[in-house]
Amino acid sequence: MKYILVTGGVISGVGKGVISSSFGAILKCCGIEVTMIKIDPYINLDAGTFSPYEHGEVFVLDDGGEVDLDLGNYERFLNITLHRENNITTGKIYQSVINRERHGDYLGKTVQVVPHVTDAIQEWVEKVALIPVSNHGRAPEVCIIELGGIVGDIESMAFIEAFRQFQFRVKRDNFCVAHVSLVPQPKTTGESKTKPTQTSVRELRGLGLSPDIIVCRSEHPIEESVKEKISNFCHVAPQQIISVPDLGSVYEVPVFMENHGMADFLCARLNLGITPLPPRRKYMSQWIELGEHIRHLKYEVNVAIVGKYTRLEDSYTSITKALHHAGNRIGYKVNIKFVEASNLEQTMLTDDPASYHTAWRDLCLCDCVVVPGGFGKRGVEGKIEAVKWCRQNEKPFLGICLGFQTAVIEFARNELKLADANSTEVNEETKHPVVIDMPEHNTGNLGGTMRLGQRTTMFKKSEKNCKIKRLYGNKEQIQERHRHRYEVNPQYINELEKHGLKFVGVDTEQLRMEILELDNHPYFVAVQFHPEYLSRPVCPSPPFMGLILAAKDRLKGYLARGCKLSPQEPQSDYYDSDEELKDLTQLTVKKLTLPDDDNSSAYSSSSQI
Ligand SMILES: *[C@@H]1O[C@H](CO)[C@@H](O)[C@H](O)[C@H]1NC(C)=O
Ligand SMILES: *[C@@H]1O[C@H](CO)[C@@H](O)[C@H](O)[C@H]1NC(C)=O
Ligand SMILES: CC(=O)N[C@H]1CO[C@H](CO)[C@@H](O)[C@@H]1O
Repeated sequence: MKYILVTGGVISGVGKGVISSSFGAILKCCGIEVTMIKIDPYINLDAGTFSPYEHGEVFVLDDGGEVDLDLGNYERFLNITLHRENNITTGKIYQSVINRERHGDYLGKTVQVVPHVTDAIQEWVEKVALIPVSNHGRAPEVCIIELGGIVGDIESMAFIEAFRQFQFRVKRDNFCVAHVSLVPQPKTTGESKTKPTQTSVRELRGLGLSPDIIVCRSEHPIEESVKEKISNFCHVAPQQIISVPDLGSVYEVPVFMENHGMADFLCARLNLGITPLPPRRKYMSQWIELGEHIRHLKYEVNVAIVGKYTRLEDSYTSITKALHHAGNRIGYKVNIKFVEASNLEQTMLTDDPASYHTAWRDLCLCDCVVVPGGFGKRGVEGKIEAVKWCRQNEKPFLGICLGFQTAVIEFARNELKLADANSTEVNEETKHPVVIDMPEHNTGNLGGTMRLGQRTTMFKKSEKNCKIKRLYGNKEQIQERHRHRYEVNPQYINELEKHGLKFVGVDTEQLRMEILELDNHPYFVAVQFHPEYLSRPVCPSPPFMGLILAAKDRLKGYLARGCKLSPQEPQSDYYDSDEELKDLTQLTVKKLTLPDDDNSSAYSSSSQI
């Protein structure tokens, strides 16, 4: 097993996740099986306990693990399936050490951070790295470990020390370090500032880890002279420094890095034994094409997401990504408008008319609407308003999770004339509980009572012509990821269906309603599961494809052709290229290489904890 540790310097949020994923994407293109681990140096045992009322989204895995959003990025980038073990938190490691201590495994010795916690970290990493992540079940050959936060954080010290030891445990050929650092370029001078990077590399070396690659993140490319300066001060050869400026889209990052000889560098450094590599155009073609395609999108589609805390756009990351995947595929640049659900409510007309009108204006001007999942009371009435408007005005609509439930409530209120229909989540006393707590999960406490992870949805045999089934390629059943605690009340299903709300997909016991669709509407589909988690850049999620196609009035043709895009219709224009967008991925560049005396660096640093 080979390991690549990715650390961060200066500030977080400069794209360490994308860089880490890009290492993986490049190696995968070389035919190497790759797995990834995210280390979060915080004490929380898992991301699921972050208040779900505030964080609309955590990422959900097949196995039901609720994890950091970064694992979603890895899955999307590398087209792999990760497991709950692939995220490691400080809390989890300490818990396992404490459990062992309670169990008497340490024979009464003093249990300390070094060696007991650091040993536990190393064992955990070695164990998790072996878990297969593709459905062919081959064990991974390379494990990329992204260490959250930045070097120097008190929280990450134990992990840094663990990896300092780890490099000797697994031997030099099997371990390398990439340090991602910010190189600020202040607008006033435009000059690249290397001081912060120098400091963070010095800090890393001081802790006993020496970077093999320094990835300099900046707005614009940095010059060779700047690299030399960093090299001089950081005791790293200039040919081990790569500048990754902001690019047209994240999909260009692997191509850009590969242009700098990253595959050759990693193969040489980790002794991966795959030389010579085939021509880059060939093995990186998927990424090259995707990057170029997105660069040349000429048409746009406007999507409204009606949610809560829409200022925290992070909480809708997966939905946003899924919309972009579908838009890119069909040939549209997706513009997203976040609409605060509670601003759509009647009471706002008197409380805050400006926000009320802005929200409705945004909703009316978009081409299609997504009502995503969420928790809690706030905004539910606003979401119901949005659903009603979409239903009555033939606006393409996709409801997800709570969005599915609000669609049911709206239909009950306005078509079944049950004016006070409600969900027991927002009103326990409601006379018409059309959405209820799932009986067997109704244990009264919050943690761990949700229906989580991958479940099977069956299409009803009687529903031959529904759009959503055809979008899914006429499969009998599909697998999607779930995360919910409430469901449609079975007692109302007959009545709802009689009035035209078709539940076309159900769970394997045929008790839970999973997908609904309206017939006489361009696209009115809602799903209890979260299709966004399985959307991939080159393999967009079917419900999102349907939404964007319907928004552009192209769904009928697409379905008639058996889910094929028409070559006549605009997808993107490769030849009308926008000259101003300089394609940095095409520049000829200095390649990364190992320095001549490459047996020194990792071992030369003397200082230890
Ligand atoms: C992604 O992985 C799945 C399952 O491993 C495979 O069926 C699919 O073809 C892959 N897609 C791409 C675009 O590589
Ligand atoms: C549904 O319940 C919420 C919370 O109690 C309440 O604010 C809302 O007015 C109810 N809606 C109807 C139509 O009864
Ligand atoms: C190793 C580790 O900490 N894994 C955690 C990742 O998140 C899942 C779900 O929240 C936890 O169950 C795992 O224990």
